[in-house]
Amino acid sequence: MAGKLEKTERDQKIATLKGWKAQSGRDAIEKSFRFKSFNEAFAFMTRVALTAEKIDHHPEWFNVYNRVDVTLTTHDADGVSEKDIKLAAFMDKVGDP
Ligand code: H2B
Repeated sequence: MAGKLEKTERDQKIATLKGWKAQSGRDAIEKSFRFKSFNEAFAFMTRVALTAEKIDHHPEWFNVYNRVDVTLTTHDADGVSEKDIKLAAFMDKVGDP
């Protein structure tokens, strides 16, 4: 199981991502993705879902039309782990123009 990152390490790793920040009031990271259309947003979610299932690590997310608000945390570790950083980097790769 991926262990929870301590704050300094977590913040260093967040800085290597694009536009992610620590969520207030919870040990989690968040980012809001915008797309040109619902179709593009849903295509992004589909790609992420397939990877999430493969790596057995699942996002919390909320979609309205072209927007996908994502929260990543590792429930088993009660905080942000390396798995969240890896999934966030994958989301940056497939979700940013
Ligand atoms: N996703 C996330 N985000 N955190 C977890 O701790 C987690 C998960 N645990 N997906 C996995 C599934 C676990 O429940 C299964 C049994 O491996």
